[in-house]
Amino acid sequence: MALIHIIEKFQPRNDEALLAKAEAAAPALHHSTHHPKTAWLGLPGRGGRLLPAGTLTPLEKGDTLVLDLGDHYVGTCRLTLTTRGSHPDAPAWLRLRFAEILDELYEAPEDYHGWVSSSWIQDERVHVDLLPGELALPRRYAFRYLAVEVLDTSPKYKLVVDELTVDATTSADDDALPQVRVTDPELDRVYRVGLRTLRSCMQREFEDGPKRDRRLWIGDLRLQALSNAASYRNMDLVRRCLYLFGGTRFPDGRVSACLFTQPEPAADDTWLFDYGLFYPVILEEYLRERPDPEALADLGPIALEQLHYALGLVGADGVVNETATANTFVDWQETMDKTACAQSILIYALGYGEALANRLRRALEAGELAAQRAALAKTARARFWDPARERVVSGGQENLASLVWMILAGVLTPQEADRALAQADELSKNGPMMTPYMHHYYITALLIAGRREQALGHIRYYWSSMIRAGADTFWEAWIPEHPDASPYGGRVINSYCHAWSCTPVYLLHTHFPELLASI
Ligand code: RAM
Repeated sequence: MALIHIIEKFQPRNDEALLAKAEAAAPALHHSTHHPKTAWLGLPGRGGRLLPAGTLTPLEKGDTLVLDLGDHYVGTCRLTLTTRGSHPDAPAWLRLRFAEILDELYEAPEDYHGWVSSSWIQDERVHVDLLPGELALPRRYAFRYLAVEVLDTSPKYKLVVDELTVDATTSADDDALPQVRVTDPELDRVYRVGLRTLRSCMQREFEDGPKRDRRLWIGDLRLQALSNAASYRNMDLVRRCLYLFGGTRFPDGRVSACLFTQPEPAADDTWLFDYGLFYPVILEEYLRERPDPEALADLGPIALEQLHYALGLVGADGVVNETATANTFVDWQETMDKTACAQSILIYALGYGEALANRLRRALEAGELAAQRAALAKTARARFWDPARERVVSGGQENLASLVWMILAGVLTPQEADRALAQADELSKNGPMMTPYMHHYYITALLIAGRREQALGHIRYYWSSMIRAGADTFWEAWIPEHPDASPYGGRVINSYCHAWSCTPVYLLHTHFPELLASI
């Protein structure tokens, strides 16, 4: 399912006053300097040899040096290069591959032919004419490993990488973190990797992934904002992102599914039904964390507009139409019928819309939204719930995502949810969830159904399996039983530090406080 939306002559509608407020809330970036902790000649795990600390190995044509920073960082880098042998009589020609996990280095980027641009792969070929010298790279990278492959030098000299210096950035302030640990060591590791994921994605905006797409997506923002509220509490960053979405929109007032901030803020010509509906959700959740009358006045009406637009896509039968379902994301799982999900997410968002309308003192509108919500829930129950079998059926299909969203929308009672979730494993066989984003919502459905042990067990099972597979930060897509899965047609393009996977931070902190102890 390629997600490529192109609108000819698309001109976002910008509101300079809102964008100025977004800019005023922009965070300062914290900088830190890092150097490799270990170095390998050849690929680790593929015949490479760990070099004793402090060794400077002269490299010749065909050699690969792998530098390991020991953790995931986002930043720019500089290589200090010297030579051994005669005066260099030819440039050094290098291939530099930056990788978030080791597995990326085992893939051949040239074999990737998927639908997301290969230009995201962190793979450079550079000439260095002046040696000894410094090679400062213009791009920002997200990585732990750098593989320096010598494509050529000359028979007269060898190249030495004296140093790699990384200038890493984040807008997350480690001093703001609650001083807690999770008493279960395995879950504590999950919690810390979750924090690291969020931290690396916190730049001038909440990026979805610092390797790819490096931009603000609404679905990701929702989960980052929840985890941020439970950890770094950079509420200005949430405010900034909400103002950005409000400040650059579709000409008809819809918020885009994602936006660019460089060189100027600009809505992307992509709209998603479910992502648009998360705008009021994020705003309401932000206001629950921090009273902000100005943001309510500026953005509340925009948030309600999203709901009215979505309500316009409900057919005469009381079910969301084809435009809504065709533009609903939910998960990268390919074969899923999304009608019940789209309807449920609308119901879910209407609850937040009512709260916003009440905050805005629009009692009449709040009442209308409540009535619409009740009507849509009634139709959803009639259309998608099979009471005899206690199953959710969407488009003739039983899938776990539909059950999850029907539960989150409150269409099923917690008791019905509990009984229906007994079938979760079986439903997964119809198509496993592909993203930590969907797994997050699955866990919140388990919590609503009172299945706390199962919810905790699933956090442990799913997120720990990424750590066992080599994660320092959590990934965009992961099916433990199918480690090579990619929504894009090749694992090398996947993002291995992806915002929407950081939610164990929120889940453990908010739903399992009894597992936290002060440090
Ligand atoms: C991808 C990104 C992003 C997600 C969208 C739907 O391009 O990974 O995180 O929100 O898809």
